[in-house]
Amino acid sequence: MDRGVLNAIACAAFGRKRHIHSPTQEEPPVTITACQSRRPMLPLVLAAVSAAALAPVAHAQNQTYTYELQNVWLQPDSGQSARQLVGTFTWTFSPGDFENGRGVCTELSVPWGGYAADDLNITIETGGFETSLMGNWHDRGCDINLKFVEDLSPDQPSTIDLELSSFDIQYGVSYQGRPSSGSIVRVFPDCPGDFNSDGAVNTQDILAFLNAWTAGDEAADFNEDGSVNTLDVLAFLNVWTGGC
Ligand SMILES: [Ca+2]
Ligand SMILES: [Ca+2]
Repeated sequence: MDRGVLNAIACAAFGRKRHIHSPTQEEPPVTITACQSRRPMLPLVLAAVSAAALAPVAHAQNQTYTYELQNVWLQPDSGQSARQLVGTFTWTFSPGDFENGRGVCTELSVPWGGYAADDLNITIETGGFETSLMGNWHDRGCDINLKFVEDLSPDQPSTIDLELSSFDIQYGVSYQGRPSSGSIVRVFPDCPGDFNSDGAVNTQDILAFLNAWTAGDEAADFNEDGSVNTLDVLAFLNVWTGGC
């Protein structure tokens, strides 16, 4: 284990300066200098680790990931300037069954016509994203068909297939063509307990936090009071046990 982590855990457990000797006695003793409280915190650390062990049970319910249309530009065949399609959607699935999840568009801003998600029927699958305009409009339409090169994934972006994707947007004037770029990327929610920003709240976040805390990194000033001390450990563990 990293010496900084060892320091921090020992500090959190004992709440005061200690000297820890390496097994070989060849290295100088480690002095814990970051502790600013003598309040023993071992119970808190043990509680946090216990919570981590129980995490799989707590996460047995459906999970929802958020995705964003990133850098999706629609290029009309007529040569008019490309415009950006902006949107986000969620994908809700049972643990272990990501492929059979359900996609719901949460935001969409369509260029030219100004259509939004509420104006459209939207079908989202692991292989693509399709829209059609609700209702009958003789001079309006919004058919956007985005095919993904790689199926929607929890981990990797999905590139938009520029050959198989197309759009036909009518708003008095008709705009037809294909996207000229774009991908689908997962967006991680603002989750303070996810200290290492990998999308999950687990023991790795405790280690990452304690490393930063031991180094006096301002990122470890969790309660944002301008100093890094044991109050930040308490604040972090409190948020961490709540998950996201
Ligand atoms: Ca994390
Ligand atoms: Ca602080």
